[in-house]
Amino acid sequence: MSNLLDSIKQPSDLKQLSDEQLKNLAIEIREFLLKTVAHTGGHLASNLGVVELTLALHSVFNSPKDQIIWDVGHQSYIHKMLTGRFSRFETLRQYRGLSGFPKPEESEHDAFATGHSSTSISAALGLAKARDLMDENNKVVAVIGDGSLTGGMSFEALNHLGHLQTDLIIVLNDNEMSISKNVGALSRYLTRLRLNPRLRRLKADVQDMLQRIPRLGQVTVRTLEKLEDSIRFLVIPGMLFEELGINYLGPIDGHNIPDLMLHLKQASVHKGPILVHVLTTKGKGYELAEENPQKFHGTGPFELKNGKKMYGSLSTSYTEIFSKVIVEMARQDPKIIAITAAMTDGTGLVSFAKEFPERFFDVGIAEEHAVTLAAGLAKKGFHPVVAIYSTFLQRAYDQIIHDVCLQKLPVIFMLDRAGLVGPDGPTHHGIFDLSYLRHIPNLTIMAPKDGNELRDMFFTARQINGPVAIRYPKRDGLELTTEAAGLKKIPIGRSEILQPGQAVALIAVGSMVETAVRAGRCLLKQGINCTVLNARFVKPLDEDLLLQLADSHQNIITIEENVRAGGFGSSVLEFLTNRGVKGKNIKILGLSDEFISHGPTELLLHKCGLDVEGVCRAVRELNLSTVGIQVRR
Ligand SMILES: Cc1ncc(C[n+]2csc(CCOP(=O)(O)OP(=O)(O)O)c2C)c(N)n1
Repeated sequence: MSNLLDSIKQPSDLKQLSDEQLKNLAIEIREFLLKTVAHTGGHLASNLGVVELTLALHSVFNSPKDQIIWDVGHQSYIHKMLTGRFSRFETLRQYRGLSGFPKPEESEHDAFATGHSSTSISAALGLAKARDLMDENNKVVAVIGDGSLTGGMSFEALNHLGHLQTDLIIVLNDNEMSISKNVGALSRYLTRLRLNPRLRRLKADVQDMLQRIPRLGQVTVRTLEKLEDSIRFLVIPGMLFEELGINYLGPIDGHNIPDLMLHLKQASVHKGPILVHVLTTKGKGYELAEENPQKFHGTGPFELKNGKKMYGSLSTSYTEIFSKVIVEMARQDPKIIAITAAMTDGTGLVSFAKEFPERFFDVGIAEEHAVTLAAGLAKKGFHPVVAIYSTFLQRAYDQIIHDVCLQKLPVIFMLDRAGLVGPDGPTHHGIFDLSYLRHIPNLTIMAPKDGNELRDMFFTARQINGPVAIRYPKRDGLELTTEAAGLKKIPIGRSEILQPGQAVALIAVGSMVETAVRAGRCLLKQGINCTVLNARFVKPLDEDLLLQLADSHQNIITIEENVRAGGFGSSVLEFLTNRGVKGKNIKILGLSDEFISHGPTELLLHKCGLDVEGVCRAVRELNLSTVGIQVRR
């Protein structure tokens, strides 16, 4: 199919194309993008929205000398196609294929690695400042969405940029959407700029008029300048940015390539910081995505003709289970508040938001604020539930310590997507939380083995008068009984033995419990009788049971879907060592000290030795016969 697109081997090839050819190329790109993402899954709607913008950027600037930083980077697919990766594009998000995010190891055109939001202006400012210090002369462009602009780091960077007055171009890609509808006062301000064409005309008229008034002497000049300032303040759109010292250009139709190129060229010769406000439609060109951009923000494989998911899940995900239990409990408990950082749908809070709008807060992409907001609410007697993906909660580490745990406030952290998340890769794997949480005083940490236990843990967390974190994976919540089964309080710090044995104690946490049970069965068939323990609590540890197990077992293996460093296994080891337990074989199974690539979760778990085969291998490697255990072969 591809004619023009096939011929673009590097961005400079775009510079030979006419307006008409660029327009046709945009059509080709959309068709190809749709066909490919329907097959691979990925961030469809955001990319459909930036086809023309990406073409215009690469037509005007000279990448890789000029550096383009894509905020979040989920919208960098077209950039990848135009920067020498078209022929490999069908490997997108597959194991060993192209990453779904900018990745400098993949291409010199990926100026900065991204995946988490709101970093682009800071990174661009760093690159631009380094350029100036080194006396170089390239352009630096940060492309940021209106959703990502709600993140605190963006404001910190704008504040600094306005002060430094560095030459830097910010392209604000405003589609009025974060994953769902964008929220907040800034978003309302952008809508005012977007919607008021009269203001746009006035801006041109006022500037024109002021330029034409003859300037007669210093006094008149100063008076006129003051007048200009006040008129500008009253009528000129973009005043917020201008007041911060950042020139404002726009709003511009983000689907009109010649217009985009004209304004980007203007921005490229501007001295000092400039923000180009571009208006785009999320999902542009695919009716189903334009109508429902949220559904197609991040999607699995789907059928192009009707948008239906290729692979539906038969079971219920942990997210859905949480979604139900929080509503069920909030009906009885008016103190429960739910907070999300721009992930209402992803964290399962849509039903809660509908039923309890006054007790629900979407704070924008502002994880740090979400946590301290919860601390404030908890201080006044509410019981806030902060639902944030494990990887994004990394942002709020200090707030968890300083604002919540130090004051022992009853905030419940629901950490979805804990563990490996598959095709989104290293920026999104939630594999650090046990390590970044378990050393914080006052915090209780739990991980359920299945959906029923998630429900019970949430119920238990509500009764703990202090902070609690519950982590669960992006997977089905196995063995769920009906809601009518009721909710049970789990004794704090108590683990459960799922299978008694003698040869080896397999102590598993959360998502690894089911793997340990299956490995235990497998090993039993080989004559190795393992004790299988569901830890349930990462903190506090079940100290009594651990001491008993150490007493009765020569071999202990801990299993967790978290980095080994500082995780669950290391806490077991610390505990046993401190209690003077000696001469045991203790092995920690978890993720090693490296970033794990993207690919199917099952495959990644296998590669990391965190599947049944890996656990059985680890047991066999203990060389049991040499440590006094009889193994039937
Ligand atoms: C710190 C952080 N929190 C949450 C996310 C999840 N996330 C990915 S894209 C996105 C919305 C971004 O909206 P916007 O910048 O407007 O881009 P659009 O997709 O609308 O083009 C969110 C919340 C993230 N990547 N990083």
